[in-house]
Amino acid sequence: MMHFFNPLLSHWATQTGPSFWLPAPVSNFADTVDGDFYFVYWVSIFFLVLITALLVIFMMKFKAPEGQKATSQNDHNLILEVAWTGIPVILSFMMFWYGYKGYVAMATAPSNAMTVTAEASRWLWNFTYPTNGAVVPGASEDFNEIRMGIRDGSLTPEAAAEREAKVLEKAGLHVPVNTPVRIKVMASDVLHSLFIPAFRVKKDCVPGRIGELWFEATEPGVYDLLCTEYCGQGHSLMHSKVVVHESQESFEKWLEVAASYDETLPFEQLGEIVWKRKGCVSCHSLDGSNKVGPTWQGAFGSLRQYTENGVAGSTTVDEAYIEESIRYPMKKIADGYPGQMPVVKLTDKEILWVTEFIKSLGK
Ligand code: HEC
Ligand SMILES: [Cu+2]
Repeated sequence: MMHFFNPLLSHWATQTGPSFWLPAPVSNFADTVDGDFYFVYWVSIFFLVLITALLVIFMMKFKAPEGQKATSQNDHNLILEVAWTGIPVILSFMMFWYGYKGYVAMATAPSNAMTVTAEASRWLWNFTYPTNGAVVPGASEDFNEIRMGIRDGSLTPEAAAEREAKVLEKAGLHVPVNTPVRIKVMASDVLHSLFIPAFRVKKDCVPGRIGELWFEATEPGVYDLLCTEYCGQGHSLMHSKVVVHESQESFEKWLEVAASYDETLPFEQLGEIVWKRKGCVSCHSLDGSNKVGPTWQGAFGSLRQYTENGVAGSTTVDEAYIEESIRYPMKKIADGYPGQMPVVKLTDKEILWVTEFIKSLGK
């Protein structure tokens, strides 16, 4: 029965330009979300106008003359009562049904979707690409500077566009067009929420829980991405951008650049990037707390008891021990820790950088 209304809905939904509420829709969900939204919207407006008008008309028409007592005590009208119960029930079920259908479609990503993670923290975004471990910053600060520059006139629109393009070479959430993309969302401190208005998708980022949203972008371009859960002082600055590439090739080319290292940085900074990018972060803390493996704070130069082939030994943590621990994690198992350090293939340079990073964390 609901199908009867679909032509009506899709008429409201064939919104291709920006509306008063939202930017032009450019994802596979735009039609359903906008259709549901405008359905609820127009039903609400219709009844607001109808009920308010009737209220005013009845007040004037049935106003009793001064001093007269109320006389009519009509207390029942079957037709009216069936109508004003039945119609809202049907309308509510329609709203539920369309919302439910849309929700199910949005909650289940196709199995061939490409996965990216988006991690929110006060007050920035980080995107990681599992295929090559690239960690790409949201670069909120750069985008805010550009916006401020446009506002106070210090940046011409052309200069702003040029700077934005430069920032986007190594920042932002990049996806190919017409490809299902699954975003795993998480938060490292407080509640945040990922919102891409042009795609009509939104998902809360909850600390300690991995959420998921998916979409298929239908139009190449650059779109806004923001935090839509009040998360403290810098909340309004948590902007980033989504770049929809016009082909898989151009996306992959970008990803390669994004995953490369900026070798002009100091070694310990490069080491920190390796720590994040190659997943050492999940087992080695920098603040003295113990995760699966030993913390890196103060590790360098400290004394380490270990077991090698069942024989106890000890060593100071130095360059050689670090290199050996990375290349052959199962050789010497530090006492008090499980032998769970995986073999992560690092290049010689990456090992050098990580070592310098560990050194920089103090003795
Ligand atoms: C799944 C958890 C896990 C991951 C991921 C991991 N490690 Fe480890 N790591 C451990 C554990 C557990 C130990 C201690 C046991 C041992 O010595 O094998 C350890 C020990 C080490 C040690 C010896 C340090 C010491 O104080 O004894 C170094 C160096 C090290 N890891 C480097 C790395 C680097 C670099 C990465 C990222 C490329 C990494 N680890 C990723 C779990 C992990
Ligand atoms: Cu936030």
